[in-house]
Amino acid sequence: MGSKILRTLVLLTTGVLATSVAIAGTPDPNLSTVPNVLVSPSGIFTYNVTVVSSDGPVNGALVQLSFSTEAAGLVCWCDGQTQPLIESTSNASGVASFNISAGGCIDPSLVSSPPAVEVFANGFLLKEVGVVSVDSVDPAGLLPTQGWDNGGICTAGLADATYHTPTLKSGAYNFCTDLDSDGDCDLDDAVALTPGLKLGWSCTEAP
Ligand SMILES: [Ca+2]
Ligand SMILES: [Ca+2]
Repeated sequence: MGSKILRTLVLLTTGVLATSVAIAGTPDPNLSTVPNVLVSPSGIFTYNVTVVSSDGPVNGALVQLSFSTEAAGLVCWCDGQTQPLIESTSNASGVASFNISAGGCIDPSLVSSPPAVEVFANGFLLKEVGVVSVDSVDPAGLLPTQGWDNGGICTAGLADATYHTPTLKSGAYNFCTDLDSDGDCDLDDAVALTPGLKLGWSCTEAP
């Protein structure tokens, strides 16, 4: 009887150890930072996902941006840009960086079949997010979710400037203008938007 209890205890302890080993290094959605996916027709914007576990930043994590069929169909992908699954590996600080060449703003609450984009780290779902870009609308001012037609060119043009300016002026919140995903539309977003709008970043859309 005594040895049976001992054996049970040993098994239990082993189980607990195995569990804590599995948890160590596991990406924690609550500790990780996952902004909305930031894209630009020039591919200049850098989008960062920071993967953190209970032990701290996770080095070498495979970070995957998985666009739904609907979201991938709405984005204006530049010719040559890999999609709908985009991958990067985190560095020693837990940061996985992406330079995605594309246009289009996708508010995940406006797609027909959410989620729009799922972000995974080592296979663990970190967050469901949307997409923001300096190129948010088509020349007629329509968003992707409003049935935009960019005419085969992803571009940060006059219509985009017209679209973003009122929000930046008033400071009212607009999902598509909040490029840094911090919940407001302020000078930081204006600074991020200005070069692309000024230089008219553009690319040819993938066939
Ligand atoms: Ca545009
Ligand atoms: Ca902001």
